[in-house]
Amino acid sequence: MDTFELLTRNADEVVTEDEVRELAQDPDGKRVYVGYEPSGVLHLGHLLTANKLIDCQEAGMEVVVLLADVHAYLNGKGTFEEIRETAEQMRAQFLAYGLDEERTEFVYGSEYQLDDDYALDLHELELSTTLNRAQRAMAEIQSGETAKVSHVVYPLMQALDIEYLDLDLAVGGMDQRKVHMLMREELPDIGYEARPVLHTPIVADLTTGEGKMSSSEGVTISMEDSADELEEKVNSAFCPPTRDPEGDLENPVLELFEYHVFPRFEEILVERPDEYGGDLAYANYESLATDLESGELHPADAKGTLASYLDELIAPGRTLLEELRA
Ligand code: NAL
Repeated sequence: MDTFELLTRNADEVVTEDEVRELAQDPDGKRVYVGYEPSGVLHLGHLLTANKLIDCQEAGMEVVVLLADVHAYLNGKGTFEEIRETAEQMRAQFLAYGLDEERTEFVYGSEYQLDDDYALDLHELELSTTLNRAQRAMAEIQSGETAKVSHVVYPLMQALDIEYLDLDLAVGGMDQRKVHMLMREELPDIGYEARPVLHTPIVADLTTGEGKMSSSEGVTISMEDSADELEEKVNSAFCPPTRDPEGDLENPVLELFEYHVFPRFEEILVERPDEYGGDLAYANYESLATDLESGELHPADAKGTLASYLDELIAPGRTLLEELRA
C-alpha cells in the first residue's frame, strides 16, 4: 500500500489532501499526535484513533499521545488527582493494544500547559477568537448541560497544543473537526502555522445502528469486556444484510470489521461447519461486505467471527487491567 493510502485509509476527512500528500513523500521522523481526555478503561472509540496511529508508525512517523489532563479537568471530569491516576492506566492500555513503545511518546498536558509562555499565547488566542466560535467548536465534546467558561478555553488550548507539541499531523475523531477547523483558522492569526488533520469515523450505536457508540449511552465495547460479554454484545448488534441501511442508519457490524478488524489482521477466517458451506477467508473488507449483501455470509456467522477477532484485539489490554487491579 502506498504511504498516502496507508496514512489516509479509513479516514472520513483529510484536511487537506495536498498537505498530507506532501507529508507522505517523507514521513520518516515526522510527528503525529492524538490527544485523549484520560479515562480509566479504553473503549473502541479510543482504539479507532489508535489504529490510525499504528498506521502512521508503520509509515515511519513518531507518535505523540497527549494525556489531556488539564482538558479533562476543564471538562468537569473530576479532581486533578483522579484524572492523573486514570491517565496512567490509559497509557499502559495503549501500549498493550499494540502501539510501539519505542516510538510512542506520552505527554501530560500539565507538563507545559501551565507555563508562562503558554498562558500568554492562550490569552492571545482568547483575544482573537469569538465566543460564538469557541462554543461551536466545543458543542460535540462538552460534557454536562450547562456551558461553563472552561468550555470555551478548552478548544483554544487544543489548538495551541498542536503548535506546542511541534506536530506535523493531528488525528482525531469526527467529533473533533470543529476544534481542528478553529485551529486552522486561528493559529495563523497569532503567528503560528496551521497543520494538516485527519478525522476518523465515529462508529454507530451497536444495537440500533443510529448515532454514535458512546460510553455514556447504549452498548459500548471496552477493554474490560470478557470474551462472553463481547459475544453477547455483538450478537445483539443491528446487522441488516446490507452495508447501506436506509435513512441515517449504519451497519455497526460491518463498521467494526472495516475500522477495527481488517486494519489489524491480514486475513479474516469465518469458521463454518461443512454442512453450511465450510470456512470462508477474506483478505479485505470489500469482499466480506459483498458476501454479507449477497447472502453468502450469514449475519450470525459474521457476528460470531467479529466477536472472536475483537476479543483477540482487546485481550492484552484486558489482562493488563486485571493485573493492575489485582
Ligand atoms: C484532544 C483532546 C484534548 C486536547 C487535545 C490537544 C491536542 C490534540 C488533541 C486533543 C481530547 C479530545 C476529546 N478533545 O474530546 O477527547
